[in-house]
Amino acid sequence: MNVVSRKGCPDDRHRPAPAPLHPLGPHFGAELHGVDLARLGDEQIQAIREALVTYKVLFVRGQDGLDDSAQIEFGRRLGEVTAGHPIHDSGDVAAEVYALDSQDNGFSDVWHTDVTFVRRPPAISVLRAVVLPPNGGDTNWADSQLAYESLSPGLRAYIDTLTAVHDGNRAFGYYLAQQRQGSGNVWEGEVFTELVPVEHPVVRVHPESGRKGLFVNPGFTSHITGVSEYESRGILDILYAHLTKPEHVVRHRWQPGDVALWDNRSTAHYANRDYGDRHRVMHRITLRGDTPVGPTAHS
Ligand SMILES: O=C(O)CCC(=O)C(=O)O
Ligand SMILES: [Fe+2]
Repeated sequence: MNVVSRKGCPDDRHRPAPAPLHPLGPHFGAELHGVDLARLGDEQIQAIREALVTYKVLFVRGQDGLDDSAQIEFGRRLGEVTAGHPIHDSGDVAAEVYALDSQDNGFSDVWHTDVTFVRRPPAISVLRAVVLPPNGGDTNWADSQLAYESLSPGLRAYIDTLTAVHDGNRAFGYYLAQQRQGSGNVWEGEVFTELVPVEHPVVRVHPESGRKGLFVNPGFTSHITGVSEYESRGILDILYAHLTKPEHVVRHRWQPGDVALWDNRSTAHYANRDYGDRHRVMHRITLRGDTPVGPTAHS
């Protein structure tokens, strides 16, 4: 894929096309080189959308010039920017930004996919490093499609039929009750004053690629429906252990100016909490997604 547009200079024609997309492995994750996210042409925006579906997580270094408003503006070019979070108070940052500040208990050291506890979880997240510890605080992403495809056929056929409950109270119930005292944000036109659990298929069919992926995560999935609690625990444990196998995971060591973008329809992620009391601040925006559809859905 060619993200950087080529100049139409005739002397240029024997040179290989610029290849700013550098895959990190055979399947999953790529670095995008030579782009300024604040100055992208329409073709480059389209190429980034496509790359997100193919590579699922993209890393762009050297974006030191990007501030909150440029991050939001970039998000608007890619899709429809949501509120920063359904219930988290945006504090002194823009309402579209979800700030994770280690000095304000902003940690993500549980595998999760963003905001799966609502009916229409965000399709894409764009995360920018604002303050980094001298080392540590790496983030890991798991490829939920590769994980699904590498399960045995019998297990795949079984989990294709399952649905699971996602409950935001697991991570944010306390915050909603104590900090927000029941006053949430407007998310997709709905005021989130409480976190009502939702059901999603355990296997999600990607709306653009048609590929199937695991769509359960330890952060928000409470249980599988229609089976005993014991069975639910066992099934989820197998799926989580499989999802987070090293060959399904890429790990990013952050540098100042880094931005990561990922497809929440095909990944889960986890931020290492290994930097003690050193300061780490990340700013995230999310793009609106659709209602997850499973393999057995009838139109
Ligand atoms: O802090 C990180 O690296 C990841 C935080 C996170 O889970 C998110 O931005 O969705
Ligand atoms: Fe997250």
